[in-house]
Amino acid sequence: RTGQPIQCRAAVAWEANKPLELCEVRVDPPGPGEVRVKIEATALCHTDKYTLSGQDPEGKFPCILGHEAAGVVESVGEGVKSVVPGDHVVPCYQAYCGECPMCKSQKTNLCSKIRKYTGAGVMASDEKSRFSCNGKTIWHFMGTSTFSEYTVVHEVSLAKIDKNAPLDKACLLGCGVSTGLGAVLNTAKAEKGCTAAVFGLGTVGLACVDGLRLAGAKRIIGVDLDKNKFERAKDWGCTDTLCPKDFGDKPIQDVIVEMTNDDGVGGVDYSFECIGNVEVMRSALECCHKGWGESVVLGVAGSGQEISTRPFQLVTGRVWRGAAFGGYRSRIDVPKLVTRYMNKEIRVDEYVTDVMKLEDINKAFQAMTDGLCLRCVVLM
Ligand code: NAD
Ligand code: AHE
Ligand code: ZN
Ligand code: ZN
Repeated sequence: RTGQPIQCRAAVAWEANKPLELCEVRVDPPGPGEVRVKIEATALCHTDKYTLSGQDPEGKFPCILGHEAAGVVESVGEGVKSVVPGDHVVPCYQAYCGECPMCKSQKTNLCSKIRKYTGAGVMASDEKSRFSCNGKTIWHFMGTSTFSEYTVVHEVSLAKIDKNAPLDKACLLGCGVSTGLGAVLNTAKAEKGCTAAVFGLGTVGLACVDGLRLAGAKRIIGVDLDKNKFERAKDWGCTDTLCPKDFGDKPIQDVIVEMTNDDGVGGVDYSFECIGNVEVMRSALECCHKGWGESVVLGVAGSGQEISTRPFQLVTGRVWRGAAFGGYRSRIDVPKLVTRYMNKEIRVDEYVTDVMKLEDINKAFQAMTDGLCLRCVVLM
């Protein structure tokens, strides 16, 4: 490899369930097919918190978390053709190579080219990490590791975006906002006039609501345990809001089926689980219309947790689906989403409720679970 290592600041997760530590790390130059990126802004997603909590079977410590960011290419490794230094990029935890059997199938956005390496916290060319701290190896996370001033990612994980897009907003298209929009537009393929229920009104859920608004849904029922989320959900486009606590022991799926019973059968055309709670996943399936209702699981549940329902629910035509990164082919679709954002077709700015500096990243983790925080953007 040519190029020099860079010493820079990064927030290191040394162990599960411990605060991150701001450290001086060494970032090696990019290897073949790799790119070193100067991160300008990174948001926190609940999946970062989930992995830090120790519940992620792929969580490997010490590591540098972070996967919702935007930055500028600093240098490229051998053979890299799609980006040059100075390009503005969004690192994507879901790669797109266009050549592997998964990409070629055109049936999925899940690229298999480097997935086993990103899951193991290393780079594909030599199965090694590019990060270290005082000689100790620090593992990569989701192929992105954006809680660092510089990171190294695979070329196939980089979406090159419009240089006019503000990086402190475009970063959100690296995960949460794209995930919700895509679940509606790509996975459910919701159509004009449909009815829908969205469980969990955080960033992912609200992005589903925005997608449903774009699709022309006639009814969007937002469900959350926290009623403080309702005013904002209505602003995003929810026509109804429900708090399960208001219905005592009555299952929320029964409430939804009753309130959508205009045709004498009841149930929504589409539902989206945006929490990561396996009980709620069941409610989301069972509130779907008999014969055709489809439920999309977006939430990430902890290791060992499982979903269940009566098979009769599926026998009678309900469909259970799931989506990673909203079904978007990252490298191709993220630049298009950035354009849609610049054209004011989709909301992005509105999810940024907090802005902090890298040294305050532990406060950012706290903010994520407090009150009305949607996305906290950390500026390097
Ligand atoms: P968030 O915490 O901001 O939102 C979750 C919302 O659910 C909150 O408003 C909370 O009040 C509500 N809630 C919690 N328990 C509830 C319950 N039992 N019933 C009703 N409401 C409840 O999280 P987020 O950033 O929007 O992410 C949501 C989920 O999506 C997480 O599990 C995250 O890991 C996952 N995620 C998945 C993908 C993917 O590609 N599939 C991408 C991003 C995030
Ligand atoms: N590592 C976990 C799974 C975590 C997970 O499901 N990740 C989602 C993205 S969450 C983004 O905030 C995903 O896209 N998964 C598909 C993939 O290829 O990682 C585990 O259970 O092992
Ligand atoms: Zn995420
Ligand atoms: Zn591929």
